[in-house]
Amino acid sequence: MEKFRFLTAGESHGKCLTAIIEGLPSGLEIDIDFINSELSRRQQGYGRGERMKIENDTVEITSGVRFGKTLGSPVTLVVKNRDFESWQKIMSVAPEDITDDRAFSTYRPGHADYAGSVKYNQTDLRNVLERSSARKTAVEVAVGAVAKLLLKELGIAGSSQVTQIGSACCPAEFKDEVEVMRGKGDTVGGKFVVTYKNLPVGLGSYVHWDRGIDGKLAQAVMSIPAVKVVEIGTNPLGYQGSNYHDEIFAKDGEITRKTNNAGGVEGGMTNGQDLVVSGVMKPIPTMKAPLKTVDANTKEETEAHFERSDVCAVEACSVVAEARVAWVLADEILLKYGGDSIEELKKNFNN
Ligand code: EPS
Repeated sequence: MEKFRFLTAGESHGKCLTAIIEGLPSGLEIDIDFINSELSRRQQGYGRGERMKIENDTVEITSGVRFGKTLGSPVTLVVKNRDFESWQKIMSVAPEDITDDRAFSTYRPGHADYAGSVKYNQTDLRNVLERSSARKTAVEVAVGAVAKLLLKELGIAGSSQVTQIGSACCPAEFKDEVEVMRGKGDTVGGKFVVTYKNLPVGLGSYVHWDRGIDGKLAQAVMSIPAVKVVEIGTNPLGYQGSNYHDEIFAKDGEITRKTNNAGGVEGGMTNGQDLVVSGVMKPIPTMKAPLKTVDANTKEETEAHFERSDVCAVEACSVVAEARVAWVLADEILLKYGGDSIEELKKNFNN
């Protein structure tokens, strides 16, 4: 990603999450209610934990916007952690506040604890948990909402849907599946699909390996905490060339297709069909019925650390994936069409 650039910062129980976005054209209307509604969508879904009852995620914009429109300067987004009130001492930046309150040393298998503590030379695994937590996806969704506002100016819109929870493929069974897992002190993952409509032909490229939009989408979705599989279009396993590829037809001089197994991507470029990206989220590794593990300090076998968590967060993950796909698309749009103001971008796009 080169044009739509941003960094995020913030710990799960720190004061706030922050993002600075660079590369937005001037004149883009920033609808704060829309950003907040996206943040609220991320907090929903059956199986979320107690934290979501504490938080009421909303964004504060502290730079780059004046009278509702972007200035072309960096836009700073801040999402406060309400829970910080209870964690002020534990998450203090001041050396004199040092405490082992809420410290832990028993690695959660499947989480970042073990590799993160070796890599960053930490004995209190809290120092790994705080940034590796999926809490940071809140501000990522706010960034995605800004990307969506840019896409909306060009008539491009996205949505997402959960298609599987554990072994349940029918939405009527999703809640039961979560309840069974909750009863066992277990967790459950699932599958979701993100769709974007009305895309132009030719976002991405085949000329170098790192310019394919499929590769960029795969990285953006795969790096969401707990995502283990990303698919574009229909999984081709079991198909033949003759029934997988989407034949091309002409109607009134326009190219049309009867199928979309390619998920809107051919040769690393959008082909004008709907973009369809699915992901599979593994079950969350923080579990009430703990797995076997080792204590980082004693090196003795024990049981994994448990703290408040979600039984299932696939719904939230699908909203995060929708946001991340929006980043990739906004970046590709800015790369292809350019423009320092929204008017210039629209003119280039419509040409
Ligand atoms: C999350 C906030 C976290 C977790 C969850 C996602 O809050 P807390 O740790 O205070 O309960 O609920 O993160 C994880 C389960 C994880 O393993 O990273 C959020 O805002 O989405």
